[in-house]
Amino acid sequence: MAQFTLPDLPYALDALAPTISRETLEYHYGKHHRAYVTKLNTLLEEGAKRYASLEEVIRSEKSGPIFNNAAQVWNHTFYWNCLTPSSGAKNPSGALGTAIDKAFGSFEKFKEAFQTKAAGHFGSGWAWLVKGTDGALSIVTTSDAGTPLTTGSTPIFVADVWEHAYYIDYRNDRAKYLGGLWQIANWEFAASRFG
Ligand code: MN3
Repeated sequence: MAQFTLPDLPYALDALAPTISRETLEYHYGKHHRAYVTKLNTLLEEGAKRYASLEEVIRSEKSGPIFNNAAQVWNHTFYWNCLTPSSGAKNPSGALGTAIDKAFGSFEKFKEAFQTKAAGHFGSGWAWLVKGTDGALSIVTTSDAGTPLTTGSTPIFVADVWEHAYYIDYRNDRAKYLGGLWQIANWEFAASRFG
């Protein structure tokens, strides 16, 4: 019996177009994300391991194949939630907006800093806005399946910078992909994470 299932996308496959095409989501969600779920279940079954939640897998395993697949499942679900087709708030308001201004000077400066860090990350990984254990916001990147969950930080927003996230739509132009993400960033979700 599979322990974990692929969560539904929170929108239709073509809902993020033209920033992220239906074809990208067919592959990225329908094949990559699904494959991490399938592989994770197979590895857990082989090892006769049972966990109550993905977070528990991630915090217990810390590295290795089970960690990698569990973290990729969690990271992708979080990424889909950080995006939205709705033309809602294009910038964060409330407590998160205030905290971004305080940490980075302004929302525009935050976007610049985030894009620079995400574009400059070598190889596959993720760029995150996180809230540290001291409550302060910062931008961090993780390699491969790495996730801030292992550091005690709270992920607020993420960009997948693996090539599979943008190669169909932008080829090798990671910076252009990152620039487009602001059109579909879900600041209401991010604000709910900030608390
Ligand atoms: Mn991905």
